[in-house]
Amino acid sequence: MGFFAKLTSFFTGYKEIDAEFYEELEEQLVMGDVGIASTEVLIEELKKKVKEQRISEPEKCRALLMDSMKEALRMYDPDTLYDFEKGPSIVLFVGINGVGKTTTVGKLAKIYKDQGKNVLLSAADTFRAAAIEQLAVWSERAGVDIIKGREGGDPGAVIFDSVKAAKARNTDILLCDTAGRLHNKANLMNELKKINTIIKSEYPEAKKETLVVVDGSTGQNALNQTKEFMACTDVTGLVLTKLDGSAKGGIAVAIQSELKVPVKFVGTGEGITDLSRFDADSFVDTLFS
Ligand SMILES: Nc1nc2c(ncn2[C@@H]2O[C@H](COP(=O)(O)OP(=O)(O)OP(=O)(O)O)[C@@H](O)[C@H]2O)c(=O)[nH]1
Ligand SMILES: [Mg+2]
Repeated sequence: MGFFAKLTSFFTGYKEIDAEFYEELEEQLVMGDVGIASTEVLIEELKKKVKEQRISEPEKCRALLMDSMKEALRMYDPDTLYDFEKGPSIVLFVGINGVGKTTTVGKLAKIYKDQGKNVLLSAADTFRAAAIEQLAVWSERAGVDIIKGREGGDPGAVIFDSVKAAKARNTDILLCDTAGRLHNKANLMNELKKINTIIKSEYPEAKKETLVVVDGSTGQNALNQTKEFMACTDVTGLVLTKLDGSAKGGIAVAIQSELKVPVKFVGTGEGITDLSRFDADSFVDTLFS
């Protein structure tokens, strides 16, 4: 059972809505990765609703809290959020080691290919051994082409070739896998700067999307990583992976409200179909069910 689902018994365990109830609820939300700042906002909102609607039963707070969480997560217009999918577009996947970048590229390649789009992959992670081969396997699974460089080569050169190819082939969506390394911020910043310059000069008409991939089960670390990447490049969205392995998920609320960056996709497994668009309502419903 998930973390928030267990809260159901918390709500029914109280006889009245008192200071202790709010305090304990606050603690629970923080433990569920909602983050201190967002938790405080949620609690204040709950107090306001309880007062306005003259509610006295603690169990009614569950629905009120769920509504507030949905509202907090619904801060973006879903019609414009996925504009890049109309193409032609270049999507960069960034994030630290092992969060699920390559897997996400593979899953999205399959989704877009099935929609009849012309998809191309770019193996711009030339850093890690076998990274190119790993992406090549995904390209076969999804049935899309891939542009590769050589291991240890310049990722900028791979991006350059990929962007040229995307333009020449009228590709709808170019999905670029990058290396997961953040141990040297200056390096990372330079690398991303270079990649962005290449894209801008070679294919300025393409829409550019930069998705930070974070492991949803790592709580505040995921928030801090997002922050780091936002300081290095223009981040347009977030992919939260490995939510299948986490009982929590409150990190979505924390990142979205504190950093103002929209969660666009969630990964819920290692399989090719285990990725979906983020939907605030169903996300919160799942958290509490
Ligand atoms: N359970 C689960 N596992 C996932 C999910 N997404 C990725 N993984 C697994 O996480 C591991 C790392 O995934 P990769 O896609 O290789 O991660 P990466 O960010 O490309 O890693 P590097 O290239 O080393 O930086 C793999 O074993 C994936 O199968 C997910 O949503 N759920
Ligand atoms: Mg990878």
